[in-house]
Amino acid sequence: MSGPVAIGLGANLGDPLAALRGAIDAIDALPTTRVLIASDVFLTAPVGGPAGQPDYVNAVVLVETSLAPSALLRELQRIELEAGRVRTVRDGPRTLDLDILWWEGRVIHEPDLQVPHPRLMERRFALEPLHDVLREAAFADALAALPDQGVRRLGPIADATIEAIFPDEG
Ligand code: A4P
Ligand code: MG
Repeated sequence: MSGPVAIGLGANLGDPLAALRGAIDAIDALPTTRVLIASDVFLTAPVGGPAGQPDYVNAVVLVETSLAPSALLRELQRIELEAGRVRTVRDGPRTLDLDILWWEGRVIHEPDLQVPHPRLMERRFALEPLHDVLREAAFADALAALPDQGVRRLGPIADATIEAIFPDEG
């Protein structure tokens, strides 16, 4: 059994909160895998991608698993597809994005898998929820050095509502 493994969740199309909740249940249902804790959810300004895409909802879960990294990646990609994700442009809007951010501090360099996630330390939308669930000094140091990136804490995922995310449409 290995852990902790941190998975970043992001969505900015459809019902992002429902997508994140569904993904957490699907991850917890993977073989030999258990979700230990979920961060708060955050409403975050898009980084990169086409202009005018909606804000994202981001969170991080900490899991323990006996799956190998490549097997976990395959399962996460299947969960993305089942959530209706269509891959179009890089950094474009998506119904669900699941990234392996951290694997017990290990460094993994495989053709289709880089851990820690290569852009983790530049991104508040990933680091702020990650720091909620994993109090590594390296994450706190990176956060202290980053500018404001339009990341707003919404609170526990169980209590978050769509009205808090899109107040004009409530
Ligand atoms: N891949 C390599 N390493 C990993 C890893 N650690 N975890 C490969 C997951 N996948 C990894 O990803 C492309 C390829 O990355 C995969 O085939 C996998 O083999 P993708 O999910 O198909 O495409 P993508 O997500 O569009 O690209 P990428 O590079 O994953 O983008 P990022 O870095 O994930 O950024 N702004 C806000 N506010 N919130 C967000 O969540 N997300 C992105 C996506 C951009 N801007 C954002 C957000
Ligand atoms: Mg991705």
